[in-house]
Amino acid sequence: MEWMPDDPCADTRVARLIDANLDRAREGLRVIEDWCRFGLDRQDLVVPLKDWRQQLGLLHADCYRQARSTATDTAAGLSHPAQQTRSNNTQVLKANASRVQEALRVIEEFARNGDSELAQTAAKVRYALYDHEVRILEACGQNQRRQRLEISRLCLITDPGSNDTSGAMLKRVELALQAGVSLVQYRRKQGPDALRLQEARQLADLCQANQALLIINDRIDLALLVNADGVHLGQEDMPHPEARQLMGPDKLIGRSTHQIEQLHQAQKDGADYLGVGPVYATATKANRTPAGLDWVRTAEHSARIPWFAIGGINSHNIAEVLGAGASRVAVVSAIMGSDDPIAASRELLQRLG
Ligand code: TZP
Ligand code: MG
Repeated sequence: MEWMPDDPCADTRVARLIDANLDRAREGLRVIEDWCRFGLDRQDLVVPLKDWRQQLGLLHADCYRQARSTATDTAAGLSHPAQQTRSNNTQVLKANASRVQEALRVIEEFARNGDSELAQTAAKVRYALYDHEVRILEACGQNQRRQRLEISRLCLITDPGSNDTSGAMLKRVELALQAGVSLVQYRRKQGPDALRLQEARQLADLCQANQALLIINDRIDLALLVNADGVHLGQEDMPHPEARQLMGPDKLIGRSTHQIEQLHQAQKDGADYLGVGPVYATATKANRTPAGLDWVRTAEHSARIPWFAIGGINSHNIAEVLGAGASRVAVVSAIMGSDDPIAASRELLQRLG
């Protein structure tokens, strides 16, 4: 067996290896740190990363740096095909977390005899990063959903017409998704839960295949069962803190609002988006007096989170809803009641531009 010196600097090969892996670990940490800072805007996730980077920097002794010689490193600059196929930021983060963990493990093994402080720090950071990575990936999941919500201008609510079959409902949704709808809310007030569960599952598959978000109206249990992206709640549904507790931090929670106090309350609670309506009288919600365009103007003035004008909106009146300040709308009948859901969806999407 080869002799390993007590002082890692006495063996240039070990010193070079430690030097390279300290660089690797700190570079990887910096990549992750910058995404937490600029991509996720999560200072709480940045702080430990910066601290670990600095701890490792302080232990990067001169003798390690002096042993550096990329000129004679035969593997320098080699890239792996996987580096070219990281198509999203989450993959970049995962790859860099693995890179840091591997580099720290190498440091741990080779510094153990001669630089125990470095070996212990490497081990501590490696373990802490495993937990931290989980938190970061959770934040990426939340962020992705919220970003996708942010860019969705049209929400299709699936409320079935009184004699629509599941098949007809799903077909209409599929056509709307093909036309570019990226947010669907499953709403069925009548019928057995077995049917709701079946329809919600089918919609979840359909939305996933078309990269659309799926929100379930009223039912947190159903939303969790089908792993939907969120739940939409009315004023008389589950209060926000309990809904959040059940849904977890990752999922979206929307709240219907009909007056300004409700809007303020929903924002204070931490809702992810609001429904603002009904703007016009609508058969889908026949029991509710329309709140009109004034309510849209008020929402425009006070809303700080994404909000969807809703209630009787169609291609004929959408211009005045947008004129009153809305930039997102939710519809049932304009698409579900149309003979041509593709054309209806396209027209609304185009107006929402
Ligand atoms: N909430 C307020 S109005 C409404 C809901 C669910 C119904 C919207 O349906 P439509 O057919 O687009 O008027
Ligand atoms: Mg409800």
